[in-house]
Amino acid sequence: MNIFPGHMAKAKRVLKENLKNVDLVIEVLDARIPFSSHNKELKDIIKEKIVVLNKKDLAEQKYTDQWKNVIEETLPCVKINSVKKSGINKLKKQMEEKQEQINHKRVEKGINKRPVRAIIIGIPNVGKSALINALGGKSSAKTGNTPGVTRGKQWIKVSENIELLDMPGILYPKAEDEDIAYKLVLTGAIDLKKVDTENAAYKLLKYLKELNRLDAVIDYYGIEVFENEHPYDILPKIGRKRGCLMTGGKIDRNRAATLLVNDYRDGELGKISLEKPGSANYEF
Ligand SMILES: Nc1nc2c(ncn2[C@@H]2O[C@H](COP(=O)(O)OP(=O)(O)OP(=O)(O)O)[C@@H](O)[C@H]2O)c(=O)[nH]1
Ligand SMILES: [Mg+2]
Repeated sequence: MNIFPGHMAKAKRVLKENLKNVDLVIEVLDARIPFSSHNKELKDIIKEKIVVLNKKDLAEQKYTDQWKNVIEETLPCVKINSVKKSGINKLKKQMEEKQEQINHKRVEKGINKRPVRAIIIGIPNVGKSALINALGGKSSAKTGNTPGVTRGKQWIKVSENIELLDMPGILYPKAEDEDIAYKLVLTGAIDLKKVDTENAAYKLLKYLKELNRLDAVIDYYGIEVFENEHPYDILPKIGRKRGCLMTGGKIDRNRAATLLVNDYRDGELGKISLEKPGSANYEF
């Protein structure tokens, strides 16, 4: 799926340029899809990294904890809700620890200590600006619920020891795998308009079924779903309940699909992760 034509190469070039000036990378992942929101391409150009599992309030805690354990086998990892600023102090502590390690190496090399320069990276809409605001207090990084809001570049002082770069470059995920692409659509990194809305809704229902979380849909919309009922047959039930009708009384599947996807995105269906760690050897 070619979702970001042209953007990807430029974003990577800008990021590579910015990385030359920083000591520490904070990669923000969506706690609902830690695997699919991670960018595997940059591993070789990133030196020091801390992983943030953001939007923890929208994810299932047990899975977020499992992902955190997996990630912590190789990297520091912090669970965060950037809007409520929860987990921020833990992240600051991790950054200070990194700062000490980095400065220790500098001193060994006979170079003066200095504040650590950090950069926040992540896919569109994952909460990079919200996190910068949470870290920087009354800073001016803009947030918004549409992908690609951040334009200008600025440095923000987090503490005496940490400076943070807000960068315009975003990590455009390679969404060549269909499931990754749909998960990015469902969690808001990719615009719903880029894909077939109904297919996105069917995918969501399929994932929920696989994760044994169809209960959330059943409860929220007050519908009945039979054992092994196909997503194609579940969607009209939501449409009927919510009055998504076309002239003549036929169910408007497209409207029902949009409703369902947006309700999931907004957390209306509850805390639902779309990925739990399996037996694979994950690299973050
Ligand atoms: N529930 C919840 N929402 C969050 C969290 N962090 C960010 N958001 C919301 O997610 C949306 C995107 O946040 P931004 O901070 O603008 O994301 P961004 O990564 O800077 O997006 P771009 O600059 O467009 O790439 C906004 O509506 C935020 O309020 C979080 O931890 N929990
Ligand atoms: Mg932003």
